[in-house]
Amino acid sequence: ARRTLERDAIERTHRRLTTVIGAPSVSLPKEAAESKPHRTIYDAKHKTELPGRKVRGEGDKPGKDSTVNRAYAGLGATFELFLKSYQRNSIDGSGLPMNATVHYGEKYGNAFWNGEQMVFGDGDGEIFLDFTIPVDVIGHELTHGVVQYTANLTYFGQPGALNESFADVFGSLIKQYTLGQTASEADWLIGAGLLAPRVTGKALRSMKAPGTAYDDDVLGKDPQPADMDHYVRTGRDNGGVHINSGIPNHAFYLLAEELGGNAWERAGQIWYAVLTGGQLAQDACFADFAKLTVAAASDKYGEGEEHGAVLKAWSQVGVPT
Ligand code: ASN
Ligand code: ZN
Repeated sequence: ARRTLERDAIERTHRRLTTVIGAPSVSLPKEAAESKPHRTIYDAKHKTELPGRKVRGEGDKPGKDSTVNRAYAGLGATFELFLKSYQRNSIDGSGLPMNATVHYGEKYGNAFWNGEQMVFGDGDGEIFLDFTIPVDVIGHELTHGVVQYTANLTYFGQPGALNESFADVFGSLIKQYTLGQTASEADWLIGAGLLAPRVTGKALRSMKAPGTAYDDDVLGKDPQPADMDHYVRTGRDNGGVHINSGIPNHAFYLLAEELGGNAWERAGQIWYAVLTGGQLAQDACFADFAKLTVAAASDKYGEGEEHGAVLKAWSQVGVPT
């Protein structure tokens, strides 16, 4: 009987609160618990009009096109990592619907975030295969969306390379999270499985060993540096955004490997805190970012091993803190 009376009292209180302040705000954890992705996959049918024809909506069963199914699953995996590890509800933090177009263009050898949605080419089968194959590439493009809604780093020079590096870091974390890998088990490659069989290489980039992802007659050699001594000054590629990203990429790898365990946990938390903390300027250089990661590490974990590992990682790649 006592239980029943207590229950009644709780329910009366709940009803009163619900009437006064509205149901959703009564229970705080509910929003996060109920956050779900809202995915839509479109097929451009080898044209370049976006978004193309809708082929799979949220909750729809897998169809026959494995490209569509990989895109849908990759969006889901990305949504899940950001929600469960960082309490972020989608790309904008407020449940933004996630849209992706596959089979973009003819033999299109790239994937990109266009400011509103993801776009994936099929590759030509000679150099690149289908860009939905590597889940880290899907995560990479979506993370460009997250960066746009947070630090919004300018896509040129060092801030551009930081933008690229965030996309690689969280892209790789999505793959590691999906596979349940620790930092030492992970391959730290971006785009493994994307290069056609005739290409001599294993991926687009390597965070563990920047500059070693490929060395090929057609593609040339992977141009990424692993430290500031080998920083590349160039006007190409928006001032080397996909080149010098090797430096912050490698710093993250060194940090994660030093800490051990799952990289999306402490290492990822530190990087995510800086990305979303409001202190990282749009035109931040590597040193600005490095200093903020040091501060974030001590904020979150004190002056212990995390703080020390962050300092050591940046020192190893020659970025001052
Ligand atoms: N796949 C490339 C990227 O996300 C496209 C680009 O150059 N923006 O970085
Ligand atoms: Zn990118």
